[in-house]
Amino acid sequence: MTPHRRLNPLTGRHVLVSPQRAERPWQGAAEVAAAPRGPRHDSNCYLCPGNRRANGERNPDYGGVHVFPNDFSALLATSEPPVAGSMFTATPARGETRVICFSPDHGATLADLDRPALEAVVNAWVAQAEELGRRFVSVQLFENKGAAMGCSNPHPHGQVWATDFVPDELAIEDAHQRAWADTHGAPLLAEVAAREADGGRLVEQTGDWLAIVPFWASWPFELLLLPRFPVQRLPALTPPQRADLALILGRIARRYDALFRVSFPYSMGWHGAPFDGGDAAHWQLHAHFYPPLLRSATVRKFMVGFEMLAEAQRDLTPEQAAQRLREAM
Ligand code: H2U
Ligand code: ZN
Repeated sequence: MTPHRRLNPLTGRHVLVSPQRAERPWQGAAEVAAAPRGPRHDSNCYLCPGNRRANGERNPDYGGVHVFPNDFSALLATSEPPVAGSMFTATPARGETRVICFSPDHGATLADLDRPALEAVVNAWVAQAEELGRRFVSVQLFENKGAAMGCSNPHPHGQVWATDFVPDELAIEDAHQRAWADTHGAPLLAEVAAREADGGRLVEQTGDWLAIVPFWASWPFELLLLPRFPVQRLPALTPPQRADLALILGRIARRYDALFRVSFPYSMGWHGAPFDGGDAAHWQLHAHFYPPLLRSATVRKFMVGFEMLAEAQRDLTPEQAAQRLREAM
């Protein structure tokens, strides 16, 4: 229970853990009443079926998952970087981005969706990775949920940004997994999954998947969703593995909501081997959940000060966080 640093072997970054500061009494009780569930349809929502989007286009009257091109795409098919020298370096960046509506129900979240609806979300992720992965080296799928994370709309949705370059986080994980496999002869995250399957950082498990608070978590209630079988990219998942993923996904979402009795904000997303045709035996597909909340529905963790200038820091240990999440239902 004394300060120490933990190494994130996926990124090579450290987190400073200061458990002695967490001895303040736990204030886990909800400080605000759970917000009532939103309406099933909101006439002002640009994601609801039949409504007009910001660019004037009308959404179809969709009944399940609906994917459309992002009207304000951060990436285009063309890129003409300013001429650059050795100090001010700019490189081309081309890509394609889409919005993925998880459900026609404006007031739902992943926690509210039934098994078939969650399987439809998983299948949409797989289909996007498969299609865009034929044309782009990186296909970043993510969900940014809740006003606390800067999400602009409560309608359940995620995004996909496909790029003709490997973004930094993915490149860093790629390099670290490669180095680990070279040294240890096995993929890093396969070893992590094997070790954590019955450990104190385990939060949820199904036959094919497990969710842990990683030993090196930097966000208080961060989760790492891992397969218990070797797989490098979403499209390689078998139908049973996809169905089982839908199961654990719903459980994670409901457990998160139960922790502070609030619709839990987070950024989550998938990391898989780049679609570069190269050897990817060092890779394990996985998803990260990065939620900002710390002590209640209203008390969030800010990554500021020492964290911005030095390195991530936490008081609550990952083991304590996992225990609270396990007790949260
Ligand atoms: P976030 O709320 O997670 O930022 O996602 C909303 C996305 O939806 C955002 O990327 C897009 C925004 O560009 N969008 C459209 O594509 N069409 C619209 O009519 C409004 C928002
Ligand atoms: Zn809506």
